[in-house]
Amino acid sequence: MFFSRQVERAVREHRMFTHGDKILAALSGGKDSLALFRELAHQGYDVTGLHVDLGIKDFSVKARMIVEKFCQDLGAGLIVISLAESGLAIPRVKAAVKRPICSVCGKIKRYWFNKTALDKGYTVLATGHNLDDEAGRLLANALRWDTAYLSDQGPTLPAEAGFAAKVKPLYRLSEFETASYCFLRGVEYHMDACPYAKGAGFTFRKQLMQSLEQKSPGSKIGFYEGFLHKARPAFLALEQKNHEKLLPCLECGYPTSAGTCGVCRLKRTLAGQAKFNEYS
Ligand code: Q46
Ligand code: ZN
Repeated sequence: MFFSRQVERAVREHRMFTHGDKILAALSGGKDSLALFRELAHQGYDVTGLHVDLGIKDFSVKARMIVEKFCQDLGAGLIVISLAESGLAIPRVKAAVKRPICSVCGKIKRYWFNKTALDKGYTVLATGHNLDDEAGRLLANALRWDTAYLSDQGPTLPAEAGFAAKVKPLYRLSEFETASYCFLRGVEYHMDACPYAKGAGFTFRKQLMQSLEQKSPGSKIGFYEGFLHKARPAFLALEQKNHEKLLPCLECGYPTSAGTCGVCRLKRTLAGQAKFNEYS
C-alpha cells in the first residue's frame, strides 16, 4: 500500500529507527498521530503512545477518550500527562501570557514529549507531522530567514545532551493521505479543531502551500525535499558556528540557556498568580 511504502521509505532513507528501538509516539487523537501509531505497530515496531491532556474543556476530554480507546483496541501501551495536574492547563496559560497561545502550547508539549522519552528510557520520539505541516513550517521559517529554525527543521533530529532523538515518519504524506488511511483502516479520530486554532498563522500557510500544490502538483514535496538536500546542510553549518551552549535547568534539568527553563518559569508565574487571586 502507498501509505506503508512512504513510511518505510522515510524510515529507511533517514535511518529513523530499527525494530530494536523503543519508540514513544505522541498521540494527540488527530488523524496523523493515530495513523502513524497504527502503521508503526502494524510494521512490527515496539511503540508506546504518549498523550498530553491539554486541559481544554470538551476538546481535551474528547481527545483523551479517543486516544485511550484507540490504544485499548490495539492492545498498546499509553502514557498520559495531564497539564492541569502540573498547573499548566492551556486555558490558564492563555489567560496569563501575552504571546500567541499556540507557540507556548507547542513549547509545553515538546517539553513533556522530551522529558517523558528521556525519563522512561525510550530511544526515539516519533510525531505525526505530515508533509503539509512540514512544508508550511518551512515556508514560515524561510519567510523570516530564521537560520536557527531552518537548521533544526528535518525529519530526524539526533539525540544530544538533554534531548531525545526525534523523528517524523509521515513527512512524505499529505493530510489528505493520512485522513484516507484512517478512513480505509477504520481508525476513529478527533475531528474537532482546537478552539484556539482559529486565526493561527500555520493554518494560513498550509492553505497557501495547498493552493500552490493544486496549480502545480508536486510543489510541496519538491520544496521540502529540495530544502533537505540542497539548503539544510548550509544552515546546519552556519548554526554550528553560532551554537549557543545549553545547560540543565536549575529546577527540572531540561536544557536551557537561561538558568531556569521556560516551562519552570511559566509554572512559577502561574503559581504566583494563583496565590495573588487567593489573597485579593
Ligand atoms: S492544541 Fe495547542 Fe494546537 Fe490548540 S493551542 Fe494551538 S498549538 S491549536 S496543534
Ligand atoms: Zn525547568
